[in-house]
Amino acid sequence: MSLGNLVRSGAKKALEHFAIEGSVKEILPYGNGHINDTFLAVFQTGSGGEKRYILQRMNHNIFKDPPLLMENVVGVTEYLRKVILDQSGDPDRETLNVVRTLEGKSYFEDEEQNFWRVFLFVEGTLCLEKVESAKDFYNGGAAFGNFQKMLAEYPVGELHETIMNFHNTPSRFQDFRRALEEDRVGRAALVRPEIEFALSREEETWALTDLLKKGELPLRVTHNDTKLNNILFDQATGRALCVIDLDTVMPGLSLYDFGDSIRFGASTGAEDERDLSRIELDLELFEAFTKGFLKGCDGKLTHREIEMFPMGAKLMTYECGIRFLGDFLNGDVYFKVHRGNHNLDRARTQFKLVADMEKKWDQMVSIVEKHHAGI
Ligand code: ADP
Ligand code: GN1
Ligand code: MG
Repeated sequence: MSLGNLVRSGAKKALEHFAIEGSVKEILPYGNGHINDTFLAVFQTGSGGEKRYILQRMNHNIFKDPPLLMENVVGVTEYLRKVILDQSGDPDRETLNVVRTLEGKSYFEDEEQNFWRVFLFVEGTLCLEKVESAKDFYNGGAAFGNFQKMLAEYPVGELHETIMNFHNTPSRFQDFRRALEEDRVGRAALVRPEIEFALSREEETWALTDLLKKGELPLRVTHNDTKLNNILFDQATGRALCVIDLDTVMPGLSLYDFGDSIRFGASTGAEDERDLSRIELDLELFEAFTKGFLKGCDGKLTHREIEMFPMGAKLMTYECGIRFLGDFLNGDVYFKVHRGNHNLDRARTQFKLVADMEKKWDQMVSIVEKHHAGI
Protein backbone atom coordinates (compact mmCIF):
# COMPACT_ATOMS: atom_id res chain seq x y z
CA MET A 1 0.00 0.00 0.00
CA SER A 2 1.33 3.49 -0.81
CA LEU A 3 2.10 5.85 2.05
CA GLY A 4 -0.88 8.01 1.06
CA ASN A 5 -3.24 5.01 1.16
CA LEU A 6 -1.80 3.81 4.43
CA VAL A 7 -2.42 7.18 6.00
CA ARG A 8 -5.93 7.25 4.57
CA SER A 9 -6.78 3.81 5.93
CA GLY A 10 -5.41 4.97 9.31
CA ALA A 11 -7.63 8.02 9.00
CA LYS A 12 -10.71 5.86 8.47
CA LYS A 13 -9.91 3.72 11.50
CA ALA A 14 -9.16 6.76 13.63
CA LEU A 15 -12.52 8.32 12.81
CA GLU A 16 -14.32 5.36 14.41
CA HIS A 17 -13.00 6.57 17.77
CA PHE A 18 -14.59 10.02 17.61
CA ALA A 19 -18.05 10.85 18.88
CA ILE A 20 -19.53 11.68 15.51
CA GLU A 21 -23.05 10.86 14.46
CA GLY A 22 -23.59 8.91 11.20
CA SER A 23 -21.32 6.92 8.89
CA VAL A 24 -18.22 7.94 6.96
CA LYS A 25 -19.01 8.69 3.34
CA GLU A 26 -15.73 10.10 2.08
CA ILE A 27 -12.24 11.01 3.27
CA LEU A 28 -10.21 13.33 1.07
CA PRO A 29 -6.78 14.95 1.50
CA TYR A 30 -7.37 18.62 2.16
CA GLY A 31 -5.62 22.02 2.22
CA ASN A 32 -2.05 23.14 1.65
CA GLY A 33 -0.44 23.04 5.09
CA HIS A 34 3.26 22.21 5.30
CA ILE A 35 3.08 20.32 8.59
CA ASN A 36 0.08 18.12 9.45
CA ASP A 37 -1.79 15.58 7.28
CA THR A 38 -5.20 17.15 6.82
CA PHE A 39 -8.35 15.38 5.55
CA LEU A 40 -11.89 16.39 4.87
CA ALA A 41 -14.20 13.74 6.33
CA VAL A 42 -17.78 13.68 5.06
CA PHE A 43 -20.36 11.90 7.21
CA GLN A 44 -23.80 10.71 6.18
CA THR A 45 -26.14 11.60 9.00
CA GLY A 46 -29.26 9.70 10.06
CA SER A 47 -31.60 12.32 8.67
CA GLY A 48 -30.18 11.80 5.16
CA GLY A 49 -27.99 14.90 5.31
CA GLU A 50 -24.24 15.31 5.34
CA LYS A 51 -21.90 16.82 7.88
CA ARG A 52 -18.25 17.65 7.26
CA TYR A 53 -15.26 17.56 9.60
CA ILE A 54 -11.55 18.25 9.44
CA LEU A 55 -9.45 15.27 10.49
CA GLN A 56 -5.75 15.74 11.10
CA ARG A 57 -2.87 13.46 11.80
CA MET A 58 -0.63 15.65 13.91
CA ASN A 59 2.99 15.76 12.90
CA HIS A 60 4.63 14.30 15.98
CA ASN A 61 8.13 14.53 14.54
CA ILE A 62 7.67 18.26 14.81
CA PHE A 63 5.29 18.51 17.74
CA LYS A 64 6.98 16.20 20.21
CA ASP A 65 4.12 16.03 22.66
CA PRO A 66 0.72 16.00 20.92
CA PRO A 67 -1.30 15.54 24.17
CA LEU A 68 0.24 18.72 25.60
CA LEU A 69 -0.30 20.49 22.32
CA MET A 70 -3.98 19.52 22.45
CA GLU A 71 -4.22 20.93 25.98
CA ASN A 72 -3.23 24.28 24.48
CA VAL A 73 -5.70 23.95 21.61
CA VAL A 74 -8.57 22.99 23.92
CA GLY A 75 -7.69 25.72 26.42
CA VAL A 76 -7.48 28.41 23.76
CA THR A 77 -10.57 27.35 21.78
CA GLU A 78 -12.74 27.06 24.89
CA TYR A 79 -11.57 30.47 26.05
CA LEU A 80 -12.24 31.96 22.61
CA ARG A 81 -15.73 30.43 22.57
CA LYS A 82 -16.58 32.40 25.71
CA VAL A 83 -15.13 35.65 24.39
CA ILE A 84 -16.99 35.23 21.09
CA LEU A 85 -20.26 34.48 22.89
CA ASP A 86 -19.80 37.61 25.02
CA GLN A 87 -19.44 39.59 21.81
CA SER A 88 -22.62 37.96 20.44
CA GLY A 89 -20.60 36.17 17.76
CA ASP A 90 -21.05 32.63 16.44
CA PRO A 91 -18.59 30.37 18.30
CA ASP A 92 -19.19 27.44 15.94
CA ARG A 93 -17.80 29.46 13.05
CA GLU A 94 -15.50 32.08 14.59
CA THR A 95 -13.15 29.66 16.33
CA LEU A 96 -12.05 26.08 15.85
CA ASN A 97 -14.09 23.51 17.77
CA VAL A 98 -12.48 20.28 18.90
CA VAL A 99 -14.60 17.12 18.48
CA ARG A 100 -14.03 14.66 21.32
CA THR A 101 -13.38 10.92 21.13
CA LEU A 102 -15.90 8.41 22.49
CA GLU A 103 -13.84 8.48 25.68
CA GLY A 104 -14.10 12.24 25.88
CA LYS A 105 -10.50 12.92 24.87
CA SER A 106 -9.35 15.65 22.50
CA TYR A 107 -7.20 13.27 20.39
CA PHE A 108 -6.91 9.61 19.51
CA GLU A 109 -3.61 7.73 19.55
CA ASP A 110 -3.50 4.71 17.23
CA GLU A 111 -1.37 1.55 17.45
CA GLU A 112 1.42 3.15 15.39
CA GLN A 113 1.62 6.09 17.81
CA ASN A 114 -0.05 8.42 15.33
CA PHE A 115 -2.09 11.17 16.97
CA TRP A 116 -5.37 12.18 15.35
CA ARG A 117 -7.78 15.02 16.06
CA VAL A 118 -11.04 16.27 14.59
CA PHE A 119 -12.46 19.77 14.24
CA LEU A 120 -15.87 20.91 13.10
CA PHE A 121 -15.55 21.97 9.47
CA VAL A 122 -16.27 25.68 9.22
CA GLU A 123 -18.78 25.80 6.37
CA GLY A 124 -19.24 28.61 3.89
CA THR A 125 -15.64 29.81 4.05
CA LEU A 126 -12.74 30.39 1.70
CA CYS A 127 -9.10 29.78 2.46
CA LEU A 128 -6.84 32.05 0.41
CA GLU A 129 -3.40 30.91 -0.69
CA LYS A 130 -2.70 34.35 -2.07
CA VAL A 131 -3.93 37.84 -1.26
CA GLU A 132 -6.49 38.80 -3.88
CA SER A 133 -7.14 42.38 -2.80
CA ALA A 134 -5.82 44.92 -0.32
CA LYS A 135 -9.20 44.72 1.38
CA ASP A 136 -8.78 40.99 2.08
CA PHE A 137 -5.38 41.63 3.54
CA TYR A 138 -6.69 44.47 5.67
CA ASN A 139 -9.33 42.05 6.97
CA GLY A 140 -6.68 39.42 7.59
CA GLY A 141 -4.67 41.93 9.62
CA ALA A 142 -7.75 42.85 11.62
CA ALA A 143 -8.42 39.14 12.31
CA PHE A 144 -4.91 38.38 13.55
CA GLY A 145 -4.86 41.62 15.56
CA ASN A 146 -8.21 40.77 17.09
CA PHE A 147 -7.00 37.23 17.83
CA GLN A 148 -4.23 38.71 19.95
CA LYS A 149 -6.64 41.08 21.59
CA MET A 150 -9.11 38.31 22.45
CA LEU A 151 -6.32 36.33 24.10
CA ALA A 152 -4.75 39.31 25.86
CA GLU A 153 -5.97 38.13 29.29
CA TYR A 154 -5.43 34.40 28.66
CA PRO A 155 -3.47 32.79 31.53
CA VAL A 156 -0.07 32.61 29.82
CA GLY A 157 1.31 30.24 32.45
CA GLU A 158 -1.10 27.55 31.24
CA LEU A 159 0.32 27.50 27.73
CA HIS A 160 2.91 24.86 26.87
CA GLU A 161 5.74 25.75 24.54
CA THR A 162 4.88 23.32 21.72
CA ILE A 163 8.10 24.02 19.83
CA MET A 164 10.96 25.48 21.82
CA ASN A 165 12.47 28.73 20.54
CA PHE A 166 9.99 28.80 17.68
CA HIS A 167 10.64 32.41 16.67
CA ASN A 168 13.91 32.86 18.45
CA THR A 169 15.84 34.07 15.41
CA PRO A 170 19.34 33.76 16.94
CA SER A 171 18.51 30.15 17.86
CA ARG A 172 17.18 29.55 14.31
CA PHE A 173 20.45 30.96 13.04
CA GLN A 174 22.39 28.42 15.12
CA ASP A 175 20.21 25.64 13.68
CA PHE A 176 21.00 26.92 10.22
CA ARG A 177 24.72 27.04 10.93
CA ARG A 178 24.59 23.48 12.24
CA ALA A 179 22.83 22.29 9.08
CA LEU A 180 25.51 24.00 7.04
CA GLU A 181 28.38 22.48 8.99
CA GLU A 182 26.89 19.00 8.84
CA ASP A 183 25.92 19.30 5.18
CA ARG A 184 24.28 15.88 5.52
CA VAL A 185 23.26 15.42 1.91
CA GLY A 186 26.09 17.33 0.24
CA ARG A 187 23.98 20.24 -0.99
CA ALA A 188 25.88 23.18 0.49
CA ALA A 189 28.12 23.58 -2.57
CA LEU A 190 25.01 24.08 -4.73
CA VAL A 191 23.76 27.10 -2.79
CA ARG A 192 26.75 29.28 -1.93
CA PRO A 193 25.08 32.65 -2.78
CA GLU A 194 22.05 31.82 -0.61
CA ILE A 195 24.31 30.72 2.26
CA GLU A 196 26.29 33.93 1.93
CA PHE A 197 23.09 35.98 2.03
CA ALA A 198 22.02 34.26 5.23
CA LEU A 199 25.38 34.42 7.01
CA SER A 200 25.97 38.09 6.22
CA ARG A 201 22.87 39.09 8.19
CA GLU A 202 23.74 37.37 11.48
CA GLU A 203 24.00 40.68 13.38
CA GLU A 204 20.35 41.46 12.77
CA THR A 205 19.09 38.16 14.16
CA TRP A 206 19.21 39.73 17.65
CA ALA A 207 17.07 42.75 16.82
CA LEU A 208 13.88 41.57 18.53
CA THR A 209 15.13 39.15 21.18
CA ASP A 210 17.45 41.84 22.57
CA LEU A 211 14.54 44.24 23.01
CA LEU A 212 12.54 41.50 24.70
CA LYS A 213 15.42 40.83 27.11
CA LYS A 214 15.72 44.54 27.89
CA GLY A 215 12.01 44.69 28.63
CA GLU A 216 11.36 47.06 25.74
CA LEU A 217 8.94 44.64 24.08
CA PRO A 218 6.23 42.77 26.02
CA LEU A 219 5.61 39.04 25.86
CA ARG A 220 2.05 38.30 24.73
CA VAL A 221 -0.05 35.33 23.71
CA THR A 222 0.56 35.14 20.00
CA HIS A 223 -0.40 32.84 17.14
CA ASN A 224 3.07 32.56 15.63
CA ASP A 225 2.02 31.13 12.26
CA THR A 226 0.01 33.94 10.72
CA LYS A 227 -0.02 32.89 7.09
CA LEU A 228 -3.04 33.99 5.15
CA ASN A 229 -4.07 30.35 4.68
CA ASN A 230 -4.47 30.08 8.44
CA ILE A 231 -7.56 32.28 8.23
CA LEU A 232 -10.96 31.22 6.95
CA PHE A 233 -12.86 34.02 5.17
CA ASP A 234 -16.64 34.11 5.17
CA GLN A 235 -17.79 33.37 1.62
CA ALA A 236 -20.93 35.48 2.00
CA THR A 237 -19.45 38.64 3.51
CA GLY A 238 -15.72 38.44 2.67
CA ARG A 239 -15.00 39.00 6.38
CA ALA A 240 -12.02 37.19 7.94
CA LEU A 241 -14.02 34.85 10.11
CA CYS A 242 -11.88 32.29 11.86
CA VAL A 243 -8.21 32.02 12.77
CA ILE A 244 -7.10 28.38 12.49
CA ASP A 245 -3.91 26.30 12.91
CA LEU A 246 -3.50 26.91 16.63
CA ASP A 247 -0.59 24.50 17.15
CA THR A 248 1.89 27.28 17.76
CA VAL A 249 -0.18 29.56 19.98
CA MET A 250 2.42 30.38 22.62
CA PRO A 251 3.89 33.34 24.43
CA GLY A 252 5.61 35.47 21.80
CA LEU A 253 5.99 38.95 20.38
CA SER A 254 3.24 40.78 18.52
CA LEU A 255 5.91 41.39 15.89
CA TYR A 256 6.08 37.69 15.11
CA ASP A 257 2.44 37.73 14.09
CA PHE A 258 2.73 40.99 12.22
CA GLY A 259 5.93 39.94 10.46
CA ASP A 260 4.93 36.44 9.46
CA SER A 261 1.76 37.75 7.82
CA ILE A 262 3.70 40.30 5.82
CA ARG A 263 6.27 37.79 4.58
CA PHE A 264 3.54 35.56 3.19
CA GLY A 265 0.80 37.97 2.20
CA ALA A 266 2.56 41.16 1.11
CA SER A 267 4.75 39.35 -1.38
CA THR A 268 3.78 39.78 -5.02
CA GLY A 269 4.36 36.06 -5.61
CA ALA A 270 3.82 32.68 -4.02
CA GLU A 271 6.09 31.42 -1.26
CA ASP A 272 7.51 28.83 -3.67
CA GLU A 273 7.59 30.92 -6.87
CA ARG A 274 10.52 29.91 -9.09
CA ASP A 275 10.64 33.12 -11.10
CA LEU A 276 12.24 35.54 -8.65
CA SER A 277 11.49 38.52 -10.86
CA ARG A 278 7.92 38.08 -9.65
CA ILE A 279 8.83 38.50 -5.99
CA GLU A 280 8.68 41.92 -4.40
CA LEU A 281 7.24 43.53 -1.31
CA ASP A 282 3.93 45.13 -2.28
CA LEU A 283 3.82 48.38 -0.29
CA GLU A 284 0.09 48.81 -0.80
CA LEU A 285 -0.46 45.41 0.81
CA PHE A 286 2.02 46.22 3.55
CA GLU A 287 0.01 49.33 4.32
CA ALA A 288 -3.34 47.52 4.22
CA PHE A 289 -2.15 44.89 6.70
CA THR A 290 -0.57 47.51 8.97
CA LYS A 291 -3.88 49.34 9.16
CA GLY A 292 -5.90 46.16 9.72
CA PHE A 293 -3.56 44.80 12.38
CA LEU A 294 -3.58 48.11 14.30
CA LYS A 295 -7.36 48.16 14.12
CA GLY A 296 -7.62 44.54 15.34
CA CYS A 297 -5.20 45.10 18.24
CA ASP A 298 -7.39 48.04 19.21
CA GLY A 299 -4.89 50.23 21.03
CA LYS A 300 -3.27 47.36 22.92
CA LEU A 301 0.18 47.69 21.27
CA THR A 302 2.92 49.87 22.72
CA HIS A 303 4.65 52.56 20.68
CA ARG A 304 7.83 50.52 20.65
CA GLU A 305 6.03 47.52 19.20
CA ILE A 306 4.49 49.56 16.40
CA GLU A 307 7.78 51.25 15.64
CA MET A 308 9.35 47.82 15.19
CA PHE A 309 6.81 46.60 12.58
CA PRO A 310 9.27 46.89 9.67
CA MET A 311 11.88 44.91 11.61
CA GLY A 312 9.26 42.28 12.49
CA ALA A 313 8.47 41.88 8.80
CA LYS A 314 12.09 41.64 7.77
CA LEU A 315 13.19 39.32 10.54
CA MET A 316 10.29 36.88 10.15
CA THR A 317 10.97 36.71 6.41
CA TYR A 318 14.68 36.16 6.96
CA GLU A 319 14.01 33.57 9.66
CA CYS A 320 11.66 31.61 7.42
CA GLY A 321 14.29 31.79 4.66
CA ILE A 322 16.99 30.26 6.85
CA ARG A 323 14.54 27.59 8.03
CA PHE A 324 13.75 26.61 4.42
CA LEU A 325 17.42 26.69 3.43
CA GLY A 326 18.41 24.74 6.55
CA ASP A 327 15.79 22.11 5.72
CA PHE A 328 17.11 21.93 2.14
CA LEU A 329 20.60 21.28 3.58
CA ASN A 330 19.22 18.68 6.00
CA GLY A 331 17.62 16.75 3.13
CA ASP A 332 14.01 18.05 3.39
CA VAL A 333 13.06 16.53 6.71
CA TYR A 334 10.78 19.22 8.18
CA PHE A 335 8.55 20.98 5.64
CA LYS A 336 6.47 18.91 3.22
CA VAL A 337 7.99 19.12 -0.26
CA HIS A 338 6.20 18.40 -3.52
CA ARG A 339 9.04 18.72 -6.04
CA GLY A 340 12.83 18.76 -6.28
CA ASN A 341 14.45 21.89 -4.76
CA HIS A 342 11.12 22.91 -3.24
CA ASN A 343 12.69 24.17 -0.02
CA LEU A 344 15.42 25.93 -1.96
CA ASP A 345 12.84 27.73 -4.10
CA ARG A 346 11.05 28.77 -0.93
CA ALA A 347 14.27 30.04 0.67
CA ARG A 348 15.05 32.05 -2.45
CA THR A 349 11.69 33.86 -2.42
CA GLN A 350 12.19 34.76 1.24
CA PHE A 351 15.66 36.15 0.62
CA LYS A 352 14.48 38.08 -2.44
CA LEU A 353 11.78 39.59 -0.26
CA VAL A 354 14.28 40.50 2.47
CA ALA A 355 16.47 42.23 -0.12
CA ASP A 356 13.46 44.14 -1.41
CA MET A 357 12.49 45.18 2.13
CA GLU A 358 16.01 46.51 2.59
CA LYS A 359 15.51 48.64 -0.55
CA LYS A 360 12.08 49.82 0.54
CA TRP A 361 12.98 50.29 4.20
CA ASP A 362 12.35 54.03 4.37
CA GLN A 363 8.96 53.64 2.74
CA MET A 364 7.99 50.87 5.16
CA VAL A 365 9.00 53.07 8.08
CA SER A 366 7.00 56.03 6.71
CA ILE A 367 3.88 53.92 6.23
CA VAL A 368 4.08 52.67 9.81
CA GLU A 369 4.72 56.19 11.13
CA LYS A 370 1.72 57.53 9.22
CA HIS A 371 -0.69 55.03 10.75
CA HIS A 372 0.98 55.12 14.13
CA ALA A 373 0.33 58.85 14.26
CA GLY A 374 -3.33 58.21 13.45
CA ILE A 375 -4.08 56.14 16.55
P1 ADP B 1 -1.08 22.81 8.79
O1 ADP B 1 -0.58 22.94 10.20
O2 ADP B 1 -0.52 21.64 8.11
O3 ADP B 1 -0.91 24.10 8.04
P2 ADP B 1 -3.90 23.56 9.12
O4 ADP B 1 -4.47 23.32 10.47
O5 ADP B 1 -3.55 24.95 8.77
O6 ADP B 1 -2.67 22.55 8.91
O7 ADP B 1 -4.95 23.00 8.07
C1 ADP B 1 -4.65 22.90 6.69
C2 ADP B 1 -5.77 23.51 5.85
O8 ADP B 1 -7.03 22.84 6.13
C3 ADP B 1 -6.06 24.98 6.13
O9 ADP B 1 -5.20 25.84 5.42
C4 ADP B 1 -7.53 25.10 5.68
O10 ADP B 1 -7.61 25.18 4.27
C5 ADP B 1 -8.12 23.75 6.07
N1 ADP B 1 -8.81 23.74 7.39
C6 ADP B 1 -8.24 23.48 8.59
N2 ADP B 1 -9.14 23.50 9.57
C7 ADP B 1 -10.34 23.78 9.00
C8 ADP B 1 -11.70 23.90 9.49
N3 ADP B 1 -11.98 23.74 10.78
N4 ADP B 1 -12.69 24.18 8.59
C9 ADP B 1 -12.41 24.34 7.28
N5 ADP B 1 -11.16 24.22 6.76
C10 ADP B 1 -10.14 23.94 7.58
C1 GN1 C 1 4.54 26.01 8.43
O1 GN1 C 1 1.72 24.71 9.25
P1 GN1 C 1 1.85 25.78 8.24
O2 GN1 C 1 1.96 25.29 6.84
O3 GN1 C 1 0.77 26.80 8.44
C2 GN1 C 1 5.38 26.34 9.66
C3 GN1 C 1 5.52 27.85 9.81
C4 GN1 C 1 6.17 28.42 8.56
C5 GN1 C 1 5.34 28.03 7.35
C6 GN1 C 1 5.98 28.47 6.07
C7 GN1 C 1 4.76 24.50 12.88
O4 GN1 C 1 3.24 26.55 8.61
O5 GN1 C 1 6.34 28.15 10.93
O6 GN1 C 1 6.25 29.83 8.64
O7 GN1 C 1 5.13 26.59 7.29
N1 GN1 C 1 4.76 25.76 10.86
C8 GN1 C 1 5.50 25.08 11.75
O8 GN1 C 1 5.06 28.38 5.03
O9 GN1 C 1 6.71 24.95 11.65
MG1 MG D 1 -1.75 25.95 8.28
